[in-house]
Amino acid sequence: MKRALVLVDLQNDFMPSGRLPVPKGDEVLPIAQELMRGFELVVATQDWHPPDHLSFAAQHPGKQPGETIELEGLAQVLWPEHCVQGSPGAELAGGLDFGPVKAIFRKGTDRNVDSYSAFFGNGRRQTTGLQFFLSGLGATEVYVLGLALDYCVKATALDARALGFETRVFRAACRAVNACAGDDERALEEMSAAGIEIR
Ligand code: VGL
Ligand code: ZN
Repeated sequence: MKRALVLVDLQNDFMPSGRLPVPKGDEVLPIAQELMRGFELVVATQDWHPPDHLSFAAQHPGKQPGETIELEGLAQVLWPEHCVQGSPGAELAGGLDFGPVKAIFRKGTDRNVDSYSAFFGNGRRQTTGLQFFLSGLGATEVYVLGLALDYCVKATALDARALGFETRVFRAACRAVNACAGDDERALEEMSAAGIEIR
């Protein structure tokens, strides 16, 4: 089995009615469903934060979502509370059949560490095990889609490439937060420059 598809953070809180809405995030669901049909190996990630996660602005009195702080020596953007462990917003998005998904990798589970990448916590201080799952099943090519293009999709694709997987991103099946206009284009350029194919 050479090809694996990674569905990144297709969760209710990233849908337009969620707590950290990614504009038009719901549009990727039918595209993801169709693309899943072409893969024998499909895995998903789930952003899965404790209620007091330190990426939440509410944990830092006086700070607003969108501000940046330092967390364990790393720059950390602050977010509204989202994808709290066990909450409906953290569930995989309604309306998509996740039946073909062989495994779900949860990330952002430690209070002090955010995790944009499906492979590692920020700063690469912990692994999710996804690298070993994929390589253990013989995957050498990783295809990525999901939310958000300028955060978790980008981080996941860059790590996949850095780990030696041939890496492709399905552009039409991603949407960006675009906190700053053009973040989507900059993310695509950064991925291309790293040797990731955008298709
Ligand atoms: C994400 C911000 C915070 C993402 C997750 O899925 O891109 N972004 N947590
Ligand atoms: Zn998060």
